[in-house]
Amino acid sequence: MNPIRRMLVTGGCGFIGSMFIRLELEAHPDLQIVNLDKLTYAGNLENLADVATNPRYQLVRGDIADRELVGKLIGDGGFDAVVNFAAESHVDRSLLDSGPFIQTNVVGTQVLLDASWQAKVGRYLQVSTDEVYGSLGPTGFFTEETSIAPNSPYSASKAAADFLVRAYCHSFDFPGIITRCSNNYGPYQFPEKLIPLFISNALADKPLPVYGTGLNVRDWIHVADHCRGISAALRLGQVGEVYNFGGRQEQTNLEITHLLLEYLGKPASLIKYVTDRPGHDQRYAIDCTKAETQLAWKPQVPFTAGLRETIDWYRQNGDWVQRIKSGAYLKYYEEQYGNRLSS
Ligand code: NAD
Ligand code: TDX
Repeated sequence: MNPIRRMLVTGGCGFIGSMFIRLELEAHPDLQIVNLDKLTYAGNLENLADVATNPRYQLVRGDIADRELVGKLIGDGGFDAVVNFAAESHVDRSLLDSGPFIQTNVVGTQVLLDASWQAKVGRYLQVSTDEVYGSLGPTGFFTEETSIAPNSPYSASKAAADFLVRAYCHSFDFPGIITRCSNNYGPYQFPEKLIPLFISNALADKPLPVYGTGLNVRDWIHVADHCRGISAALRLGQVGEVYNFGGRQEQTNLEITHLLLEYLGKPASLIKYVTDRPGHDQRYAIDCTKAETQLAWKPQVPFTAGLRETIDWYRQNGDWVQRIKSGAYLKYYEEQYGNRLSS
């Protein structure tokens, strides 16, 4: 593979993609990045305001499922690598309407694969999720060998995309790599996901809607650790392989909620138990030994320090949250939580 000098990143205006672009530009002084983003509700130009005028960075507004646009962009782009973050990413939204998930996560991935294959791009990295493995009981971990058993329309669409990448590698010697990570937290996360939703609600003294018993378990990793893993997989990973990333930081949702309330100095009376998420996966836990041994990667951000820093970021960036929590967000919040919080 050629050294990576020019990279196409998709979905770079979202939570993880924006951190990845920032870290890559910092770590690789000769690297040029083109960011293809549709700017959906989750895409926010403010997330990359600090690199917007960097001459090594360029934004193209567009849809990864737009075959003509993507064919031309990748065909003419001279990219050494394509990293696909672009996705519909929220499980609850996929339960309300799975259509956009199939269109972006499955069709969009297929379009990117075709264009990357035609242009002979040297590396293609698919950013996937531990949710494709389904749900665990009280013990055990997901490894790269765990069978794929997605339970939500979101995870089913991510699994379909992973299978397409696998099939292109198998059938065409396509230079694809898949990464699967556990739940990310950190700055710039859209306040529909557990941690930023609960921080921003608590700061406004609004109820924290805990689904079901609150005993579902997630494995939390700081977004910068995930991005460093993707960077390592891109440069050191083997074509056709899958790499899992996780923080070895399992917490029940209630444990997280109480920690947030404690750090924020807010009362437990803000907790409101609401109807469970349909098909709610019980537990995710990642075995990331393969990435640690083969990519010399390990998570670096201690959980409590990372969580405190994240809370501080949301405190200091109330305007960012307020701008998001208006307009279309309010309609979604009412549809998702209206009945649950009024009962
Ligand atoms: P996000 O929702 O914050 O951002 C998604 C970005 O993709 C936005 O900028 C959006 O505008 C863009 N986008 C959506 N549809 C597009 C389309 N059709 N064409 C071009 N751009 C489009 O998501 P995130 O949390 O940053 O997740 C990024 C990736 O990481 C996703 O593929 C997700 O499945 C995966 N992932 C997320 C987590 C997590 O905890 N958030 C964990 C593991 C894997
Ligand atoms: O209001 C809520 N109340 C609640 O109890 C929300 C939004 C969530 N939850 C629970 C559901 C989950 O058990 O918190 C847990 C985390 O929920 P999310 O933040 O929605 O994340 P999750 O469903 O675990 O999926 C996340 O991790 C894997 C990301 O959103 C995915 O993009 C990623 O692939």
